[in-house]
Amino acid sequence: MKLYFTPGYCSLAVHIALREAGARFELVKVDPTAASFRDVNPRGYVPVLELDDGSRHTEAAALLQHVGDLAPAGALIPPAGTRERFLVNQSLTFVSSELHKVFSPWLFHKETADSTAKAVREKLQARFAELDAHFAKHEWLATNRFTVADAYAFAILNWIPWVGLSTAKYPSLAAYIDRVRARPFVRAALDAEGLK
Ligand SMILES: N[C@@H](CCC(=O)N[C@@H](CS)C(=O)NCC(=O)O)C(=O)O
Repeated sequence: MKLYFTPGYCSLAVHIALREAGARFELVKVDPTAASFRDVNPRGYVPVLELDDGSRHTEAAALLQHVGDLAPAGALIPPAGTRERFLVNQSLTFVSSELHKVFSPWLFHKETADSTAKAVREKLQARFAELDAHFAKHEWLATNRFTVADAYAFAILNWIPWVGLSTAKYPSLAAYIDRVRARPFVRAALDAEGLK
């Protein structure tokens, strides 16, 4: 498999999952805005996962489920049809639509109007408060063990300082982010992407 990634982008989630799954993969660093990348993904974004048959696939939440299913049974994602799988799918969708697509594009685009950026920050603070309450009681996002939903949540929450936000008011959320960052495969992924 080949993962087209950009350091620190949401592709980091799939990168972490590939390492956690013990999968064999190659990393291809790309600039998603480059004209040449349109040949890989005409939509112009990462992550793109190229399977060994040459087919290319997008959408982080779907890629994470696929990679999770490649891992030893239940190690990264519970079996299909179980309640736990439903909980992981629910969390993947929450991260995608309520976190990922709130940060990005708004807070990464300088042309975003101040009023929009303010509304986005307020919405994110509400999500952080909810997550902080969750992590005061639970170690992981979806189930009682690390899953691909945590890889996704970490990759997105890692942006908090990038957009001038802080976890100071959310100690349990901060501890969760540190807990994920401390995992050896997460550290290896961050190192490989040239991130601290
Ligand atoms: N719908 C896609 C969106 C992926 C996405 O937003 N990728 C961002 C990085 S996190 C990107 O590559 N943006 C291109 C750019 O900013 O130029 C998914 O869920 O995977």
